[in-house]
Amino acid sequence: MDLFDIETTDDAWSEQLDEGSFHLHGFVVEEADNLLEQVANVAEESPFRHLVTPGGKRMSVAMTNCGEYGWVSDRRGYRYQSTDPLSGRKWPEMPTIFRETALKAAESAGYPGFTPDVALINEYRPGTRLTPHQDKDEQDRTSPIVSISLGVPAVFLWGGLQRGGRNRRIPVRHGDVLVWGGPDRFRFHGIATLKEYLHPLTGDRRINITFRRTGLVDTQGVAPH
Ligand code: MD6
Ligand code: FE
Repeated sequence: MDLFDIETTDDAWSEQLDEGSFHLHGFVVEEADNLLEQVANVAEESPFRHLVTPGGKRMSVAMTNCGEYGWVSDRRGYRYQSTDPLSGRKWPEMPTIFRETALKAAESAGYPGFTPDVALINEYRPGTRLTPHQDKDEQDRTSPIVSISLGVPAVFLWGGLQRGGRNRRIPVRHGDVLVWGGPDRFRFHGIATLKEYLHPLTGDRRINITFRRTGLVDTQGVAPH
């Protein structure tokens, strides 16, 4: 596979996965440099870190956040909170390019007016994976999820609404966006173990930006579940 062949805007096309979910191929290729620069800015203020699951396992994916809330995990549970636990300060502001890109992607998948209040940023390195799960820490159940893939390609595991079903293996490349909402909002999803690969913009890393609307109003966040 030649990286430089697939990263052209001529290859931007939309593929419907299920009733409420779309794979927007190459949708953010042109914005990728800018997005990655903003990721680096966020990480300077709130660095990538390996969170611990409520069960006590260190997650292999490194994470940070920007926006009004951030998604965190520790022994007490999964939750959103308005401050970075590392610093005690507010998460960095969500860059305008993030908001604009999320809005545009959601709209082109049939979800107009998407105003995310959190961008979770995931950093994957070779050997890193994310086991299938549902995103259900949000109070807003109507907004979609918008997930941008940058850098090293990966295999997105696309499951059903029940745990343990078969997963479809969806290759996601630099510049691709997945949008899922409506009847697909609570589908199980994950990322297969990342392979060794070198991308001209990110080296051996895959960067994922996941946009959500938490629907929270309490700036202290919600109780862990
Ligand atoms: C991805 N990440 O990296 C998808 N969900 O493409 C997620 O689905 C995710 O990283 C919930 C919490 C953290 C995550
Ligand atoms: Fe998720």
